[in-house]
Amino acid sequence: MIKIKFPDGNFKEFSQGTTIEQIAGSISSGLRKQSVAGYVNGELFDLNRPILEDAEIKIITKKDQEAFEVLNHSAAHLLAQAVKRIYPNAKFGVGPAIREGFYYDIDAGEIIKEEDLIKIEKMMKRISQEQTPITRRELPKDEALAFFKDDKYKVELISDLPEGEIISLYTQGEFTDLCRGGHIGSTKNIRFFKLLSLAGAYWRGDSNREQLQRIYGTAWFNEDDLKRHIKVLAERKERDHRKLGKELKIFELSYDAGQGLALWLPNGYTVRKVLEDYVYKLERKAGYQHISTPALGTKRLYEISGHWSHYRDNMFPVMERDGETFVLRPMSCPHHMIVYKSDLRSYRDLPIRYAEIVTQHRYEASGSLSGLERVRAMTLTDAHLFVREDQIKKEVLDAYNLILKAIKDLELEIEYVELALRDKSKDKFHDDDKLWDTAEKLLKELLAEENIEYTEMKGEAAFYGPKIDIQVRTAMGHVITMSTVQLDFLLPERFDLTYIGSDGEKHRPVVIHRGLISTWERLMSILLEQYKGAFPTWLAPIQIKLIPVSLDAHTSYAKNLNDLFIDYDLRSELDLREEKLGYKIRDAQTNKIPYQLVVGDNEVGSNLVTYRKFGKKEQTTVTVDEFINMVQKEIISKGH
Ligand code: TSB
Ligand code: ZN
Repeated sequence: MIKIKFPDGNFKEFSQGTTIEQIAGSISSGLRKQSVAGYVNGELFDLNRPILEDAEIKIITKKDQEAFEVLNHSAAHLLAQAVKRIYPNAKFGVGPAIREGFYYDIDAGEIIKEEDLIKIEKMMKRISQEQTPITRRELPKDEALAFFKDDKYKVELISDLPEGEIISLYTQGEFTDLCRGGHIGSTKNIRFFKLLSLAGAYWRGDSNREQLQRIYGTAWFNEDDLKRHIKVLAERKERDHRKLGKELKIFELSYDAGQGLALWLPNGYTVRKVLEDYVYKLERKAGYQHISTPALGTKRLYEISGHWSHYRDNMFPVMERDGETFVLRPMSCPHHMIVYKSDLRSYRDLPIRYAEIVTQHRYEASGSLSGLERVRAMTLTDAHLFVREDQIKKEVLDAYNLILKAIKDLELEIEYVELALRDKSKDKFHDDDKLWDTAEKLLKELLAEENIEYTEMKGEAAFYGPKIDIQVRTAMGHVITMSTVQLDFLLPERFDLTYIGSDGEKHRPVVIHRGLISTWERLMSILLEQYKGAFPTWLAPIQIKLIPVSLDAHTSYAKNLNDLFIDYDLRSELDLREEKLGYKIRDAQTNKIPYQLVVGDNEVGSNLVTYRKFGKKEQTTVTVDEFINMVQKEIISKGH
């Protein structure tokens, strides 16, 4: 017999080898049905793993956070088993549970297509109905290696584990997988699931290694929850910027133009231009000066800055001409350092704030590219601030607040603020403990003083210093960086930047890197998703669409109105296509144009317009002056 201690402090005796499922059942059949796994002396145990000694346990039920993970992890194994039945040569990478489901990275020996997911899912259903127990077994490393000798991925994973480690294997029917656990006892407990999508994934996230196929899915404890989740996913898909960008003719990506090299269409470019004017004014008011520097620089420039040793993997290869070596810049900081050096600086000149809308190129892994969200050519709302040490906190805070203002004007939702720190064990960061400690301490102090809540992320810093990153969540559910303020003691040293202090001596300034509202590319992806494609009037590519009821009778009056609106700097357009009126109205709505004006007999010669606002049913008639006034006010207030 073994003694089991429950969370409430009570003890009970069970025979040796009893399981979480049996213990739950001994309490009530309801609890047995609700149980998913358990903690045994702090270790995650499967429902059916025998408990061999006295233990303190906690039963995980369907309501607990961990339950979803256990279920989805088991669903990943179920997926792998189904794939192996259909593709006998399949080999498997990793298959974890994730926030909203699971995935498995697979080398099926042939290409799995989107439509194959249906038959894989069917096979999963069948295996679930077979009600096969999922059992655990432990092997020493050499035996585990022998067991998986035909699967090079598993061999690599096992080889990386420390010597002497006990390796656990999970078997369900004919299928065995390397896995830490815990699992859900039997395939019969995985009933409500769906395979969602297929993507490419490099083995171990390394673009130089094999490309596998990643199948995503999601599993739930009951049908209602699964249905609800599928509905959420469908709504999200509607919000996906790649879909909206196509429908609203914002941007184009073409394999011939190059992966991750986005082309801005007239509608997209209009929004971008409005935003550019907005950023320019905002920065002028905040004391920034604008400069312009080239997209090409010498390799030497990036050797000085340290990009060459720490950031080269993210750069496109070098170009040689006339004995000189050039690179496409991945960042503008080195150029801005040179601009600072173009003159003698005194302590009275500081802070100097150089802003530039910077086009830069980064060699992002092809598997990581995603619509406009992660691209290879991007234009950043960038700035570098050159400050004295006594100005650091104020300037970081002002930059942060300017970002908040822009985010508020754009009505964007922040997911959280992240403090990105160095990971000392990684060599992608420059190596000077003192500089890092000073910079990290300063940012932490500032965030604490200002009561800004944040999450720390080790290893996410820039190579030259720590960052405060403002994170947003995309429609597809992942979190990306929108805005950033970065503290840098390194580049001023590398470029030997100085200013003359009040003591007449040379001093070193500090650099603050600031990304205001990301790159136009990423910002557009966020705007499309958060607005669901319906831009507020000040940003809308077309603000007013004029639709004559009859082309013969009403075009000339509609044209007069259109000219007038354009004179008032409103983005107005006439729809003179030979199409039915109903079609044109629907089209203006599909394109989410803020004001649709139908021009008919009532309007001609009356000095009146009748408009319908996007998203509203009713039509309103006002004088032309009133209409222009109203729209102008709305634009100035950045309203809808
Ligand atoms: C802020 N040197 C600093 C600059 O001075 C810098 O480049 N920082 S960065 O590397 O963090 O990039 C700035 C911003 O660019 C990020 O916060 C992110 O919003 C955006 N960005 C980065 N990579 C990509 C990409 N591949 N596609 C689109 N936008 C990107
Ligand atoms: Zn920079």
